[in-house]
Amino acid sequence: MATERPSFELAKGINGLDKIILRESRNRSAEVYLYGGHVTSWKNENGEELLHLSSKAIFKPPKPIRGGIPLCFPQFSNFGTLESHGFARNRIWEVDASPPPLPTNSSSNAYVDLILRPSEDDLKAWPHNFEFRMRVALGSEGELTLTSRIRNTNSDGKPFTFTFAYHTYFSVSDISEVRVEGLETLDYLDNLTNRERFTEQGDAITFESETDKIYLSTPAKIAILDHEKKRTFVVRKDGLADAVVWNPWDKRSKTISDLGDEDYKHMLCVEAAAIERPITLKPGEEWKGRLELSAVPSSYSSGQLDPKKVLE
Ligand code: TA6
Repeated sequence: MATERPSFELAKGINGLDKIILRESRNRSAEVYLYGGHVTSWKNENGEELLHLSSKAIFKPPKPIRGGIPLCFPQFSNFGTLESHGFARNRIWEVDASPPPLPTNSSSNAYVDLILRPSEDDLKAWPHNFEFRMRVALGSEGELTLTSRIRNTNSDGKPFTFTFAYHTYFSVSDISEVRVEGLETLDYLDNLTNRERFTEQGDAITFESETDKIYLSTPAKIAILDHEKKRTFVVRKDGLADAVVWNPWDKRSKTISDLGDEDYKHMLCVEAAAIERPITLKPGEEWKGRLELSAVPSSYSSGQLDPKKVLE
């Protein structure tokens, strides 16, 4: 259990925006912008960046930051009437000085608690009072954990319903050399064909064209194997049934003004999400959604990556 006070630095980031820096022993670090409560950097002990930040990312409100880990709340994509992916990713969050206790099983004290409450304008677009607390923690093994707690603080007795995603952009050496394991044989909604429902084949997912799929009822653990880097990202999630897998590929990339034309080669979004079954909270109720990311050397056996070892 982390018993010490959190340890973080407050600094100025791009365009003077406030950011939090978390540091762990052995050179590991993470950065979170208060703009969007947005994790923009996660580095390992060699100082290598593990998240993809767009080469054309614009750090200027109200444009959300392209890359890192945007938060999609209270709406994923256009599943509703709000702006795409909701408003949490382009609001200014605050450091939460006295969050309710949140037990952790890490000995690290490199963490920060943030909070977002709706503004008057937000309440006009989405008439619900809430407290969205998020702890970003860098663990003693270099793992990055984001724990979101969303509470209905309506005083009018009304419940509210939302969808959610951690829209994580992983940095990969070459998208054509990457495979995702843990989603085989699952049903998904394909965003490229009007969210038609399909069933994934039995093989690991590989990439050779635009991909935009919402996998449903996914396991708590998903692996992203980067063959060239001999590195595997392990995504562990809790409270988040779905997983979105997105790569815009070449043509679509050119239509996204804040994404470099070549960026798609070095990024893959695997997003722990709650979409198919939206979350409903009555006043006083709280929902928790946890994401833990780790980067480990890929297991190798006779030249082949061994999926069993990776998912063990
Ligand atoms: O999560 C995948 C997705 O919803 C895609 O459909 C794609 O448009 C992407 O997110 C990026 O959305 P954004 O609003 O950040 O441009």
